Amino acid sequence: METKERKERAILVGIDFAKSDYRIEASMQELANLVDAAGAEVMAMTTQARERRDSATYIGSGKVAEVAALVEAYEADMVVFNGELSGSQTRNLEALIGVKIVDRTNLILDIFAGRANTKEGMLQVQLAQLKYRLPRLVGYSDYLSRQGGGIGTRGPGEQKLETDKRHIQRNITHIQNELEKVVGHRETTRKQRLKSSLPIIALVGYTNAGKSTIMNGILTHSGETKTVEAKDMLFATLDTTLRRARLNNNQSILLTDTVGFVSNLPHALVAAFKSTLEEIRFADVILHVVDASNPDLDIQMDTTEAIMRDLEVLNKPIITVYNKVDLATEVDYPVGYTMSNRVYMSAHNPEDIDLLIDLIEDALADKFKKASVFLKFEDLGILDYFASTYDIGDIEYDEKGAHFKVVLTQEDYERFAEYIVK
Ligand SMILES: Nc1nc2c(ncn2[C@@H]2O[C@H](COP(=O)(O)OP(=O)(O)OP(=O)(O)O)[C@@H](O)[C@H]2O)c(=O)[nH]1
Ligand SMILES: [Mg+2]
Repeated sequence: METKERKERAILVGIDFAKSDYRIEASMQELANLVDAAGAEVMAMTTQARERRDSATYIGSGKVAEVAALVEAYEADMVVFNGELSGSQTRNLEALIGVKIVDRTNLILDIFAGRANTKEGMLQVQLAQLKYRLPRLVGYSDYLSRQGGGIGTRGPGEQKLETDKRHIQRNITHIQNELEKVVGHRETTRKQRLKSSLPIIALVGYTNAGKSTIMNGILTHSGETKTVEAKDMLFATLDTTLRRARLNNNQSILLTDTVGFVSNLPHALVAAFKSTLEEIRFADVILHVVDASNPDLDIQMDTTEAIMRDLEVLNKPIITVYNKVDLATEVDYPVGYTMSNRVYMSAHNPEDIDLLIDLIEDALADKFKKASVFLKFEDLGILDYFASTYDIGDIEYDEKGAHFKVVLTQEDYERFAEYIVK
């Protein structure tokens, strides 16, 4: 057996900006959870109140010395900053502190790189990493070019940098081409799925809110034994998964679980994952899952809503799922309480899952209608359409034709009105 390796040790540093909407404690705790998710150990955290970042070293010089002392005291391997650093800030800090410098974006990209397990996911993360690295490639030449050109400005440093940049740019182009192929393939399967006309329910929300646990609750409720991974860990889910489930009225649906959000999700990453997140655009109903026990619930909801606004999906029916009420300390609403667009529940409670399923049914009721269909023998050609588009129940034949029950879209309900018995 492998011996257990010593975890990398990290010191966490943050700036408490005067005009921040996020409590610094919460933001640092989230950073600690991210470090944990990346597999390193948090040794100490320190923050500094500042108006703005220092252009050379992000934090002030006194704080840099303090961090260097912490690194020594804890024998730390790296310092993690709760923000984005420029290339030169990273280089300066590295020189002053003497260990690896990681910023919040590097950290998130690193977690994603370690978790991605589909080809598309891996390509997306690589693309985001390269795009983040490109403008931060500063070398010796940076120093030289500041001298105003002249002798030495075309020295080996610069050439190396240029080659590195070109190399990265080529890699970016290559990955983009690869991604286009994968996405093209997904577009086709998505079209096939849309043709099947089953309603799509998307689970969306902040990381660790309980999306996958709810997905599993619904799957189990409809008799499925195969579940998805749900873990007490940031970014447990990275790939969009799509599974079929049944509602209480026997209607089939497609459930899609998506990657969780976090505040200050790196831009390159949001852009890279846009095609995956676009699955949400095809949803008929969105379940916005929030962790009701989190004191920063409002900020987490705002973060998710901002991304949903970006994806232009806020006009869809959204059910806000206040999950983890069993852990909430200030419950000012009855547990299990539902309104048409919200529910307070615990994903671990099957009765609550049942309530949620009822809400989904109601939300779909406007869009999908239950119908008993009767087709005369001469109209049986239409049966093919129903059978390939919907999940139809048992077909009963009598001397006149075929009877069956189906849940169909409002449009088809009108289109086939003459065949609908009730
Ligand atoms: N006490 C309690 N724990 C819950 C509840 N729902 C989920 N959890 C736990 O919260 C943790 C995170 O749940 P997940 O379902 O993995 O969360 P997620 O939203 O899919 O998270 P990501 O995939 O990381 O974005 C797990 O340990 C769950 O068991 C709940 O209602 N009550
Ligand atoms: Mg998940």
